[in-house]
Amino acid sequence: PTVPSKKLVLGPHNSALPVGGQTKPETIEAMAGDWQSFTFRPIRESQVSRAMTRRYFSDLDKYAESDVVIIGAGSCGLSAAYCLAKARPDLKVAIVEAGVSPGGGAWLGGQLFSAMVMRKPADAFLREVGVEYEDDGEDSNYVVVKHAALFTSTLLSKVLQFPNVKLFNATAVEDLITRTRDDGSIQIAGVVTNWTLVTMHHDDQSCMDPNTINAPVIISTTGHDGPFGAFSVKRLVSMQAIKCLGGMRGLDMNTAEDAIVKGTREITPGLIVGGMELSEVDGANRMGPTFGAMALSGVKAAEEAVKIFEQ
Ligand code: AHZ
Repeated sequence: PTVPSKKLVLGPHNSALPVGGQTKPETIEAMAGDWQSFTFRPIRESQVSRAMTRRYFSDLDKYAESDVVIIGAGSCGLSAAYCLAKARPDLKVAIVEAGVSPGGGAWLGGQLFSAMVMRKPADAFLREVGVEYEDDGEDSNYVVVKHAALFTSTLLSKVLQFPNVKLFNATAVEDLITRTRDDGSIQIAGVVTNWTLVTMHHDDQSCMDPNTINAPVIISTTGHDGPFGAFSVKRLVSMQAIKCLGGMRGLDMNTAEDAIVKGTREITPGLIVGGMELSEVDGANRMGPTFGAMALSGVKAAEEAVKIFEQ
């Protein structure tokens, strides 16, 4: 199924307004002050249902064969998606996020505080995406975004605007698709998905089989161990693709951030691991509330993925 493309025009504030038979787009200014005679255009409920479901099922169909699947839309996954979609507009990138709201831990800076700290040189990523920050000058070793939500919402809006990216949120990766290679080693060949609400009820409902997405490259950024975190690397251990996990170590900002960025790599054929999930493989320290390594690990994960396609 294909979704007919609608003509879009840019509104006065750069918002895209569908024209749909209208000769000129309505403006907010023209509505102001005349709310008594205001009415929406009439609609039948099924039009709304079809407008949503037709697109969703078309996306499921299109992305059943993806080029890259990113597991987890936290700060690392979103950064990877941004760089990859920008560098390779020819690749289909599916992001699978277990939560309803993408962003992972990056809606707040640390504890429940608003500001987000990034150590230099990760300020380069903020400039790339267009997020404003405070900088105390050349000698300062970090910059501050006034609210973590500004970082996450800006990055998310950029990622979602790429035509080659689809975000499947409220959808959990429940397993990895694998192939055994001639030498006996395992190649990751896709992901097994389910609605997260279904994933959470396998214990009390019988047999709710999943769906699948095939892709030659998976980037896993599911965060450190927790109710959902470190998903792919734990699965690699249980399928004996890697021996054991190093286990995340105590907090050391200096050691942790460099280690996560440098260590972002393809750890099993077809599976690149980045962000805090990597600390569980490598036994790296945690860095706590500073996000530069998440952004730059995403940059490196995208670079590793591009390398695989160029081989
Ligand atoms: O919902 C999870 C979150 O949005 C999602 N996720 C986890 N398992 C999943 C699965 N299927 C689909 N099986 C899944 N989605 O992955 C996202 C992980 O985001 P995160 O913010 O937890 O991880 P990150 O590595 O991008 O950023 C880590 C941020 C941290 S933790 C930390 C510390 O503890 O010291 N410091 C920083 C900067």
